[in-house]
Amino acid sequence: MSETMTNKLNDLCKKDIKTASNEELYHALLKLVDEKSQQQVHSVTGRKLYYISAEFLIGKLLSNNLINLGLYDDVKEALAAAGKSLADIEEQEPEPSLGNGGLGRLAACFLDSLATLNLPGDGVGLRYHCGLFHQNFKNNIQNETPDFWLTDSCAAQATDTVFPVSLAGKEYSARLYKLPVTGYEGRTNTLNLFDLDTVDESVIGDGISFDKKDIAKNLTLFLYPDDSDEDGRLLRIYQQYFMVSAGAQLVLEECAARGCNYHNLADYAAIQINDTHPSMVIPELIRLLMLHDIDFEEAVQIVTDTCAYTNHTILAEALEKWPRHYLDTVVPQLMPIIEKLDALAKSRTEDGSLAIIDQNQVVHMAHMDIHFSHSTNGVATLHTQILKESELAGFYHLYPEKFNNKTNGITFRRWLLKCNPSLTNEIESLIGNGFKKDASELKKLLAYTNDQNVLRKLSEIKKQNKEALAAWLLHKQGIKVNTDAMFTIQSKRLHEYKRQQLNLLFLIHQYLEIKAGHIPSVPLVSIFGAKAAPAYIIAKDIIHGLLTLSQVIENDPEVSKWMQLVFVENYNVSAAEMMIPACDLSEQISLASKEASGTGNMKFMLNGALTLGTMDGANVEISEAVGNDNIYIFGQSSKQVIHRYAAGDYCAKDWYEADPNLRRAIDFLTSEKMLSFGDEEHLKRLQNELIWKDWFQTLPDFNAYVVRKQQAMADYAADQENWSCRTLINIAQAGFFSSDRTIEEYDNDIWHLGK
Ligand code: 26V
Repeated sequence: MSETMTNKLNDLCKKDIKTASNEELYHALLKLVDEKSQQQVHSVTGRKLYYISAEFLIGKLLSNNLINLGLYDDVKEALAAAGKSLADIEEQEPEPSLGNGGLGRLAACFLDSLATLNLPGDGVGLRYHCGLFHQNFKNNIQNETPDFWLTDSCAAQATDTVFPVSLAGKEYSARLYKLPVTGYEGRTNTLNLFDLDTVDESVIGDGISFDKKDIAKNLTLFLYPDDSDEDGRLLRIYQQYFMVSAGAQLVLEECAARGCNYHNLADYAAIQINDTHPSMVIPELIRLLMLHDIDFEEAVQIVTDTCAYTNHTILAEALEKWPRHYLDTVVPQLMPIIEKLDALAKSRTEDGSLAIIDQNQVVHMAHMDIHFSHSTNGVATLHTQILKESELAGFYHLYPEKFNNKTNGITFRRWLLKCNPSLTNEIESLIGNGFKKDASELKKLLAYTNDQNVLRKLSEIKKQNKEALAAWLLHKQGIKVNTDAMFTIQSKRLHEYKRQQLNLLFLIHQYLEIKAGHIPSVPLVSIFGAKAAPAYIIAKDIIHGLLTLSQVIENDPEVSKWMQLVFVENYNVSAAEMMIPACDLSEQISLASKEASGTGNMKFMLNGALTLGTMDGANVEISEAVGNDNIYIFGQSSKQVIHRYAAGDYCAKDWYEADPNLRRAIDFLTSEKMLSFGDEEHLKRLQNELIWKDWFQTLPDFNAYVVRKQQAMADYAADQENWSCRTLINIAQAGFFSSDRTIEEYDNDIWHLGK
């Protein structure tokens, strides 16, 4: 087999692969993937899904495509025989960071599952030139630089398809780029990305700054341009409308080509609106249908039947709403339609809080989605329940039949097969390979919970993965970590509700305990990966606090043999693939009720980490799946939190004063030691925030967090075999969290694809 592959690669390289450069090999492999994936393109019959999203955090594609197309082992073997390494070749691949966090990564996992399940479903989004910024640290502070990922070898191909889009009364042309999406032993679908030919990367100045007014040159430069000023906010609306207008035209064109007469659009297309960024697709489709002589009432019905909306957050700041005059400026053609929709919405209810345009002339995107689509879903059981009972209770009362839950999932191809081959092989040797397509088969692993050889093997694999991560950290950041330590990891967007600051307070506490002669039960390596939105000041202060503490520890040999704090620079999908398989304890410590689901929690569980978490998002479902003995839960419940917010009497200062350990940790932020490596303005601001505001109730959960984490450390130190057994139970119960299961639920309940 590998000999045929060698010949094939020689052909594609036009030379003996032994003498080819990694770059030549990379291009040869791209061609190989392209050829094979074209064979899996199937025509569409019946209803097809369009998943519209501002983010598709796809990560590197080459290895994943090779795995999905069944080429990976042969290619690896053929390359090895020629003295080449696939890992080195992968270094040639630019990383598409077209997303920020969970929402974008979820979209990427969904595309993988759709193609794997042989369902017709394409993505629609934007071809950002820089994606999310590149992060580097200087003087313990995050700096942002542009991340140019678009190279000649980029797999997204330009097409001749262009659609006209009118922005602030001017005509622009949206060009379609297509990126093939391969499924695991499945079909090839497409990620459709739109761009403007005139975008000009040379307008980027210092860091990631640019002239926000010059739309022709800047429209798709960055994902989430800074919106701390009005021009930035307008630019986001420009981007959003550009995406949905081009997307809506693509949907109509493709459906018409398959015989749709527009009246029956809902039989040909299902449109999933991923959060509120694409919400303008609703009025835009209505507008386009009316141009095809369909009257307003019928157009509203068609669009309602075609569209469905997913909510990913209850944080008010993330539920998009725009002052009406922004929309008047950018999309005047939509305003008459939005006004008519608002009138219709108001005619359905007396309740002013459900209006699309409120009394202050603010347009609420989520409200438009709920009134004028047929389905609204949350992304974990608890999240959906909170939407129904509190955040969207008025809407739930009006449209109970529209509300449903779809607990998130992750693709096991990337988050197990690709990132953890040793664990994959071990699982396969125990239960066969059925779990790759039917994740529920992982349950068969429960037969081995008493098998000492298996448990020992799992510990060995974990140790190897820690060593691989250590080597990577040494190479990338020159950091040496102790692989005999317990590894705890918190990697996710930097946000106060996710409470990286709680972890920081624990680490300060631990540091001070060691200084006081209280040696921990096991050495700890605490690893962070996180980017802070460039204009989010406190988030950047938290990064500064962590980086500064890391230096304090590093410079104290008495402490550094017991604890290390490592902040991975420029956290992205590739970094996650290195970190997750090496983790012992997964930190999922958001304030209960605030994390809609979390998906990192699922990736860590699948790779054999135990979770230290609050009863929030999908942690609740993880704890039900594995049982209380196999997870470390702590902290206030979502009910308590919601109650405390409602009472409005939370006072951080009282907690600070009442708990000496807590006070000692918070005081340490501005201690001489911290100030010898850190910056007073940042540290003082962080300290003040914790004492006087603490919007996400870090302080009330501090004590429980310390106790639970120390318990986990003691358990880990006391009995490796028992720990390993509990990781096995986590792996075995992870099947429910496959995105294949999630996509099947969307299809059965909402989309009915191919029918
Ligand atoms: C985030 C940001 C941060 C940078 C500035 C601009 C901006 C705009 C929007 C957002 C929204 C991010 C939404 C998101 O990622 N939500 C996550 O969605 C996951 C998938 O459902 C879910 O697991 C996470 O709980 C939720 O936080």
